[in-house]
Amino acid sequence: QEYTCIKLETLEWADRAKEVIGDKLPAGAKVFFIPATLRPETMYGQLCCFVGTKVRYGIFELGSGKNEYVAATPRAARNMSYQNLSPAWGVTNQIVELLGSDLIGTLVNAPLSTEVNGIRILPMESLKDSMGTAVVACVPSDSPDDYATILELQKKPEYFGIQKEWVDKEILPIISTPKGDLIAKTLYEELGINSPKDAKQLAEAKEIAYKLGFYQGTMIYGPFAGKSVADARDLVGKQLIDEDLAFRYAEPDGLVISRSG
Ligand code: ZZB
Repeated sequence: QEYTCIKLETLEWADRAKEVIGDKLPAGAKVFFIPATLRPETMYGQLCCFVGTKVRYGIFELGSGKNEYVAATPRAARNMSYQNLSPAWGVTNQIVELLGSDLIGTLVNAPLSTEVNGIRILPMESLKDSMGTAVVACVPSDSPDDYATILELQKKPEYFGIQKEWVDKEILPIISTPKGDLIAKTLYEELGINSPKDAKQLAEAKEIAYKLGFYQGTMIYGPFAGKSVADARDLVGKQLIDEDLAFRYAEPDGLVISRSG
């Protein structure tokens, strides 16, 4: 599986994260949350960024030589170290360990997002710690899972320990499909989904959304408006990488590549 990791630069840490990090990062260090995505063309619609509250993350040095660090799972960092993304081949440099719950509320800058003042790190209960970087770019216009989680967070912000205004945002249409311009919402309603726990229907909705988007979707937002999703995917991905706002990250499917893994 080849993903594009988007570099969401941290603007302001949540209090708990600040305490844990203390003075462990070098002066001037930039720390990025790096959601792994298969759909860079949807990044205009990022409304927030998800982590799992019980997932263990680390802050790891990137191999760019530019005082750059990433927040990701140790597993992802190890995979990255075999892809010339760490200071040395097969070596990771972990600065600190954090629990996902420590990160909730952190403010990050999301490249291309319409939310130009930054987006928040928020909890996703259905997030898998064994996939990608265990950080997910939330695009509720086009991802049924993200839409379901946003609705849940909007319903009970106090329960999740977040501020209401972090999720009370308008969902902007990014892609036009034969089933409308907000495919995630349409499928959520059509398939009678009620919560992020409806895993079976959500998997079906994801499948349909992928197919409709890729084969019949047209961009309606951004510089590639009018282009097919298939064309825009490569163009947006390339633009993000050329501007050093993203990098490619591959993951061996179901294969353990480290002895300790
Ligand atoms: C943005 C986005 C926008 C995504 C969209 C999907 C969609 P797949 O197909 O099963 O391989 N993802 C990445 N990591 C995780 C994780 N650890 N736990 C849960 N979800 C994760 O899934 C790949 C997609 O799942 C990725 O692409 C990411 O969300 C999410 F409009 O990034 B995507 C119809 C889907 N639409």
